[in-house]
Amino acid sequence: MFKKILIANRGEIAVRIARACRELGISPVAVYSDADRASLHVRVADQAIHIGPSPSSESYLVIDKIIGAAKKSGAEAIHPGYGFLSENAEFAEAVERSGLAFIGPPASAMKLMSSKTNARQTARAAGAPLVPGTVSPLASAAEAEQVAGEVGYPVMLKAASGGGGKGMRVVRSPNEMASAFLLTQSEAASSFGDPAVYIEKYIESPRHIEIQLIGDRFGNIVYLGERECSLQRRHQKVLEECPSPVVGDELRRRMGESAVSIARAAGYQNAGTIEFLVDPDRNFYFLEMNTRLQVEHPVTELVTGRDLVHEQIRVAAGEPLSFLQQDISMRGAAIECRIYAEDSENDFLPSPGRITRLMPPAGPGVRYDSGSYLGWEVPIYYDALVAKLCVWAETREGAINRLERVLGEYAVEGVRTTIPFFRAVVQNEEFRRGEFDTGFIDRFLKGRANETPPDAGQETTLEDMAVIASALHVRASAARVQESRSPSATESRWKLHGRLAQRR
Ligand code: MV4
Repeated sequence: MFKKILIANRGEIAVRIARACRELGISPVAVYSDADRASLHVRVADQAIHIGPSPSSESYLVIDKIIGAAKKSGAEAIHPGYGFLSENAEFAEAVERSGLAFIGPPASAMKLMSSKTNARQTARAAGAPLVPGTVSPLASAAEAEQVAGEVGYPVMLKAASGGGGKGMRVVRSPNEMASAFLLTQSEAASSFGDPAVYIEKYIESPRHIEIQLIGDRFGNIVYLGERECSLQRRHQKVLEECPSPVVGDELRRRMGESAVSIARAAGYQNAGTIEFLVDPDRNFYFLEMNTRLQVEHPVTELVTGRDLVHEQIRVAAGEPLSFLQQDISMRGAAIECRIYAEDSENDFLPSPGRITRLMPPAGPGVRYDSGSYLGWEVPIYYDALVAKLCVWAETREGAINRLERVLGEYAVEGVRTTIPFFRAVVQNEEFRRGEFDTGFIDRFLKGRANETPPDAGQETTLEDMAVIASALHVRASAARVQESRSPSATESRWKLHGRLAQRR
């Protein structure tokens, strides 16, 4: 087993990984940028190494700095967390080349799954159900029209090197196809450096349900149930649950076995997730694979009683998984809320600043994963996830009631958060009945917007506006560095501009 692990990340996930290290008797090493000098992940580590200026393009994303820090600290392995370099195959290769262990999948499996068309070929070869469409890039708009004619409109054009909701477009009729094809192709080229585009039948009102799995070096691959991830805003998950309200034992087994055969076909090891779309008739279709530990992994841990980060570390060290498929059972229901330093009462504008009062969630059935503390300043430079609030109870209804109780006690001042948004979600009858799809949050927010005018909560001062503007600016430049273009960040800047003009 490793004696020392370098955690190539920050915030709540770095803290969570450090906790797993501690429990296994391993010494955690942190890295930090200028903005993170006083961050919690630095305080909980045994050692912390400064890796440069605040922008992640000059710190958390610089492969040589991360590997240099690991070497300097004497760590034997690197855990990448999620985001940053976690799905960068070049990084995984560089880590292994430098003689360190990468706590994640082999670079080859990562590379394979980063191409959505290769991922579809792999899933098809494994016998998993796919959304009808092509498994190779389209040669022309004419070919797109031909395939669309076969599978039936509406269809979706997707960037082969995209994923996670970027570079996709719905096409509802043949006369839209030529221009949609050219647009998607040129967006794919500028966003991902690859113009390749493929086509899928558009699944209406789907749920997004994913299967967690983990594999070791000995060919054991085990699935740990599903997560219901349909509640998303702008392709960002906001609330996840385990189990899904629509998945029973039989569907879980079929989805789980499909997921394992895809992972096997990809030569997969370590933790990974297979995303499926599930249509209103409960047909499921492979969508893509995430080759990392995911933000929402705690709900799986709460329901299966297994620690995914412990297992990730074990298998990366060459040990077998500590369980077999038949050892896995699920008990009760868990829900996670992603608490962002964003003003959910004001179009989710960023709200960086100092936390001046904090009453963290606690009590029976609560798990609170956070990178923040009282007196800490939420930096403008990174994702604004300040905490994950998870609850567990014997039933889904019990978990929702518990969540309602905890959201009532939880108090944060100094920054605005998404807590009020979740207080409203848990009151919603459709949510309580488990009747929703990926369009739920948009409809829910539209309904709320008609009830409450923006800024109904608190006054936005000129100083607030300056802070918001700088946070949006950093976010937009980070997006430009990382992926050349982020439609959502650009859109938010225009919205802010419009709102400021309105006030004037
Ligand atoms: C789809 C789809 C409907 N049909 N593909 C969005 C994220 C990316 N991973 C795939 N996405 C979708 N792909 C077909 N063929 C609908 C979505 C989609 C979606 C998926 C999961 C969660 C939220 C979503 C919101 C809008 C669209």
